[in-house]
Amino acid sequence: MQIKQIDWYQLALPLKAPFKTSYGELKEKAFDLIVLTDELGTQGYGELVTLATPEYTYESLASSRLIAQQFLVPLLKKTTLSHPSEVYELFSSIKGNEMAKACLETAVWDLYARRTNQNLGTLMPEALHNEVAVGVSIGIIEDMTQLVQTVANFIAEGYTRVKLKIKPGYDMIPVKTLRQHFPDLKLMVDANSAYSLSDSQHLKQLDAYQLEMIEQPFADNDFLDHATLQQELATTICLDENIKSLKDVELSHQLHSCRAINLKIPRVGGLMEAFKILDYCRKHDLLVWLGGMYESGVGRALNLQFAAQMSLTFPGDISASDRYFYEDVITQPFKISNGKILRPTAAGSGVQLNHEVITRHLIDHQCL
Ligand code: OSB
Ligand code: MG
Repeated sequence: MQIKQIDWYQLALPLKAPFKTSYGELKEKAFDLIVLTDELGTQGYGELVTLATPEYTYESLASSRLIAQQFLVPLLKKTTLSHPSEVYELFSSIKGNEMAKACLETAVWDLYARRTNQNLGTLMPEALHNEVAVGVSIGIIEDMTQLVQTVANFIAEGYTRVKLKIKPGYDMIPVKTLRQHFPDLKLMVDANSAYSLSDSQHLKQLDAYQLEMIEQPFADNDFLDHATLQQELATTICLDENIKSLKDVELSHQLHSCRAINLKIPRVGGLMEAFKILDYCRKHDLLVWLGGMYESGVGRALNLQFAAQMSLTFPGDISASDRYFYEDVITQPFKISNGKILRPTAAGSGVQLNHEVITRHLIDHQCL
């Protein structure tokens, strides 16, 4: 398999509603779509999901694009691949920059699946569900009436698990309010690193609300303070930003920094490393579930294929396309029904590009 052409589309889709977190407010999702063409003319799709600003992890959309185009694309173009499992190793001379690597690595997986006329999910290590139970991530909504109404609407749409973003000054009151209104809801919170060890006694109050977990309370490079907090809390701590490789998962497990892992394929450099993490978590009884990056349909299809694997029992951050966007870049946007999204079973990730929508939101197109 040889990559002959790379079409690089820069896009931005407006969000239906602004999404507020502890680190900022998002009004549109800027991202890149990568279309690989091989020597047979088969195409494979990848999505560069990195946020515009380096506030979630150190990568930014522009830095990921630069690393990918300047260093990874040349490596990919000069190599003849026999299997997509070789790409992670091919990129290993380039340090870090996991999201840059993942957009190309996952595109090669998609391409390989399409050229061999197989569904991408069936190339994954585990048996698959055809319907995937999904959860929804909700930004900071200061007005409590509006917050309760928003959650009620998502529950009515079928979402079976709700994750609320929190930050200092916006934590106990919204959590208590939601728990009072929805006593049986699978509820969890995500702090995106907004707290520090001195907040431990404050965070311990969250134990009163039967939360599924508390995601990433402390800094993205901290394993020790998380371990101290996990020892003090009854609630499960889940790490997100910390986890960029299997090594990080091993470290978190051995130090008891958490009891759950939010796994994002782009944040760990692609599918190969994600498979290894899944295997490790299964063997060590570490709860693992699939996170999201406000993906367009291309990244969402990949996430859905991965999350369909049997050991991912906890609903991931994989909502329907219309949770964030008015229109999607694929011909059949994802819909939720009874809390589940149908896994596409066609070749590759199972989706086709909608070029009309892509053209409408196109910022730039390069042919590499
Ligand atoms: O912290 O999980 C996070 C989105 C972008 C970056 C980080 C995070 C998120 C989300 C949204 O929580 C998940 C989604 O619906 O895609
Ligand atoms: Mg998170």
